[in-house]
Amino acid sequence: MRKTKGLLLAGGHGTRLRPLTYAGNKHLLPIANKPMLLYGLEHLKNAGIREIAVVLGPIREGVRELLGDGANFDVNLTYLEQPDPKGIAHAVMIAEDFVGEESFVVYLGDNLLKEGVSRFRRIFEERKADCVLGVTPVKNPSSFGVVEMRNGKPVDFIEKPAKPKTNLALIGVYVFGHSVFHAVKEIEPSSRGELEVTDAIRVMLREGRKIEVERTEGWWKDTGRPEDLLEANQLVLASLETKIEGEVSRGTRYTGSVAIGRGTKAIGTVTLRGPIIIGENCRIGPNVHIGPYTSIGDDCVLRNVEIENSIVMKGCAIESGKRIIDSLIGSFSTIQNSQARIQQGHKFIVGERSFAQV
Ligand code: TTP
Repeated sequence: MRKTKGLLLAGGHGTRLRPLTYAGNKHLLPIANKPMLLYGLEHLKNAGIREIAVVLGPIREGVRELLGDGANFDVNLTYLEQPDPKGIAHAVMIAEDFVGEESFVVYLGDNLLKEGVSRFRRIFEERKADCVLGVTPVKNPSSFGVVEMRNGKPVDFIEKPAKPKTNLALIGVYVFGHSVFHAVKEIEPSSRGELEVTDAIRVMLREGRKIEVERTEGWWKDTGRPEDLLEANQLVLASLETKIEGEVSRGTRYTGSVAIGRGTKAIGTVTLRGPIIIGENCRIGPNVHIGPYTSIGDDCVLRNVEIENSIVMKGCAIESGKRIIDSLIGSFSTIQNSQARIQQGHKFIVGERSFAQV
């Protein structure tokens, strides 16, 4: 196969996830205790791509610290600056020198998909395409870039259509040849002021380029909004394998897949109903019940609490005496008990370094 490069997008405004990230980069939010951006990086690497550029926007804190020059991940990383996020096609435009004459895979860093990108890369080669687009049917096509097909061929690409004629959404994985650089220079900003990748692909279509539209196999999740993170967490945890590296006392009962990191201790009465992942150096118990689809980050302390279908990020202390469900708790937050009585359960979206008494 010919050499292919990777473009991993970690820029953008991240406005919709701002309540959770505080001043940080949204692509570092954890899904099953792993920063979201690493899923994309690993997919590119597993497709045999070693030369990868990471696009950084105005909110870049922590990305270089996590990825470095890529040596820890067995890839070679370059950083491209996009201080003003003018759209995905704009991010492609600034990658021209990095890409050179090679083809390249663009991966939107806030997208998760089960199957990875190898097949898309292979299709690009085998069919001698100018562009391969991953797609999947969705219930709410007006939230995405979509493709209209006729007789198995793409006939139009529209960004967030008001009245969608199709339910096929672009999944944030694109393989391009060099002709995309001509296309991105042809387009004008859209009504929302961005250079839209769908407009660039439309130019390629008009110019008679070979565009292959390929459905992804397995699940796909765009994590633009807070509630998407919980769903992504569920999808990833569904294939978790049990791995107990910490210490569990005799009072701990667990069922289903449970992963417990090094240095973590479960003390007293603790019930763990998998799939659950608990990071390193946590103190869990006594009287803790953790329900399915929950991720607890490193260095957390949980006491007297029942929690289910939630993401608790690193360094949190929770002692609520209550039931917490469907919640996102930002890093280094504290949730404490009060005398308030509740019937069912509390649902939280708590940003970093917050304090809540419930
Ligand atoms: P979006 O989620 O569409 O945009 P955003 O990150 O600005 O979020 P919000 O709408 O909440 O403000 O971006 C999709 C992906 O592309 C995401 O991984 C960020 C990345 N991106 C860039 O790298 N550069 C850009 O100019 C834009 C618009 C997005």
